[in-house]
Amino acid sequence: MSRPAQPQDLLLMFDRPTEPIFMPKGDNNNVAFDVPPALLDNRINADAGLVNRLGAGEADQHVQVKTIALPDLSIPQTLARDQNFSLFIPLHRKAAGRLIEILMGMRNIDDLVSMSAACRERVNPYLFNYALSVAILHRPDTRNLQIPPLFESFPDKFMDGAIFNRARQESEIFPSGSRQPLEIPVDYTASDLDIEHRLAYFREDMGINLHHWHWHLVYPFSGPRSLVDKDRRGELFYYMHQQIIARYNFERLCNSLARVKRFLNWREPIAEGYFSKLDSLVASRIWPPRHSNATISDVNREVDQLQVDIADCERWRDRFYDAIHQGSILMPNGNRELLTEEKGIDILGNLMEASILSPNMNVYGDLHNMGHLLISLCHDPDGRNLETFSAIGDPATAMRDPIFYRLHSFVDDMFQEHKSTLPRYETNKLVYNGITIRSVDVETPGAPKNELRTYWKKDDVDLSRGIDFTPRGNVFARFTHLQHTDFTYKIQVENSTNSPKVGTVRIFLAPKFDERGVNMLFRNQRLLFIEQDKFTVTLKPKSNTIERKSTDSSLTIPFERTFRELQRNRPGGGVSLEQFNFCGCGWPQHMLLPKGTPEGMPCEIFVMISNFDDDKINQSTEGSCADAAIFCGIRDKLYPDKRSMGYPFDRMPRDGVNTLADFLTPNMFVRDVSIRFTNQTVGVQGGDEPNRLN
Ligand code: CUO
Repeated sequence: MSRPAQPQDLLLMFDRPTEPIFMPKGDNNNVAFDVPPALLDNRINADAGLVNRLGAGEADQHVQVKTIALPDLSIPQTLARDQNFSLFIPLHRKAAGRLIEILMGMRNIDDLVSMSAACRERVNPYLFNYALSVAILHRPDTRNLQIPPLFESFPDKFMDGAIFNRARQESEIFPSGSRQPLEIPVDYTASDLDIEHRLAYFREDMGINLHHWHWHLVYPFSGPRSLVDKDRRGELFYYMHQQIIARYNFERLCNSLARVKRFLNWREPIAEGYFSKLDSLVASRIWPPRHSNATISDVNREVDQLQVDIADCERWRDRFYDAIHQGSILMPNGNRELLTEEKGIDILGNLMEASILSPNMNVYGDLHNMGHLLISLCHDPDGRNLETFSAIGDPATAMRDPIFYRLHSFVDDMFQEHKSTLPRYETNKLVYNGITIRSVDVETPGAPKNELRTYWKKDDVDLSRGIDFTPRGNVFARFTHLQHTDFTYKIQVENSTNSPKVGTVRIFLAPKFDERGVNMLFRNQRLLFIEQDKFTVTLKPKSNTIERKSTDSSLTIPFERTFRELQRNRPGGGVSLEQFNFCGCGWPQHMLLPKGTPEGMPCEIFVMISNFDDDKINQSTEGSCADAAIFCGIRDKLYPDKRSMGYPFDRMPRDGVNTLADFLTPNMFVRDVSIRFTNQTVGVQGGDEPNRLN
């Protein structure tokens, strides 16, 4: 059957990215694109016999791809097809920006399908995947399509490279239905000799890395300005990454490790090595490792058109601190723009992230991105060994490397320097008159009150869309990840006024003690509070009981959303524009809680109800993908909370407040809870598996 192109056909272009466009695609290889020879760029393009022998003839649906005039693709093509692609490299950002513009500029679905088919043949597969994903997310005619998570197209960025040979063997020997899932070892990047390896379950978690990749997809560095310039984007760059650091430090304390040390001195050796064990299926290379005590050097690489010195970065850093201490940044016209209480953090975020929104790139440079790059190229700074960047050089893999957290702590420290110049929240900015929280408890089935539970869980992901060998069919990888038992918050609130009151419930969690096991000062503990949930409630006069499930958190998306359930498991058996109003950005639900300890990690849950009149944004979010708004915002809408992100922990405390207890007003409550980790692994179907060894 031959049929016109439909929006969901675009999703098939993500399949097996290195195979030609005309090879059959889809779960059952039943869809083929009939691409006019002029759009193909391949020495087999005109040989219809060969095209048919490669399987296209057997597909039962043939998508008619129309001819379209090709624009100048020289900018996207600056990146060779077999190179790795990084959003942190300015040349690659420019290539991506141009391709996004081209795809966004297509007038209708037919043109978009034609242009995508042509570009898929011509540009780097990573770049193509990124640009098409951004375009699909932002075009009105495709925005409700469900973009496949990156691991489906490029599983090599997310798991042990050793698995792909085994996958090849498995699929050569066994037919699709009788293949065994291939187990990814839990400890494949290092041994316990490296103490940093204790955190590998967090750093190498597929869901966390997918979240980070998806976040940078929703907030692209370049492309049409309307698409880059999102509400409070710079502030969210600060906040989302600040929270990642807080979570990482929390995990470190659970594992008897001290909080991460900022990467302050860029000329000092980096103690932490990292050997990612990732392979590249596209570039047929392994990702370069970094041995311990490596030092970074000035980078001058012709292949990436990249020249940057450590001294450049140091100058930019000093200018940031100057601007923060002067309370204003220098604009290109010589004027100064104030870093106000409301807007300052957003300006600094844009300046630091150095997307096309940076207000003054000449003066403040490209500090954060060059930090990623200098570290990622420390093994081959001038390109003499023809090596490319390591894991920290790509948003899809950066969070695997321990140095990521040291670099981002350095970045966060600058934001905190600015925050410490802002007015403290006096009690009038914190209280909600008439509202008192009487108690807070968390309930976990099968556990004592106020105990949270964590354990290991195995799950499978399908690799077949990402690997292009035959015979076809599903090949599953089985991986182990942290999991927790779902729990419920119970909050008792008194409304002593005579009328219903609307409030925003803000729930945070922090470790109770520091590395030495003693209480922390508020000014330090505030940086460890991880936001767990935020939602609106209406409180009737007198007493109210609020029950909230952990699975409803507005921080997270469910496991199935992170990993995308296989299409056939969904209603209707296929992608439907109406049914799946999808947005894959969000912290993975399975990583909502830190690991805790076998004895039970002492923590504090903080709940606050703030006055909704001071929080609210007047907008309708109906039908929007709003369920992980804390980290991702709401697509095409304003950030749904007027307060500074991180409120009420984003400032230094008011005078007289030393501890968390001093900080509390009646509309806040703190409950001691513990997180108890059980070293047991639950299998894919829920049954127990043998214990893992650490
Ligand atoms: Cu997300 Cu540095 O911005 O990794």
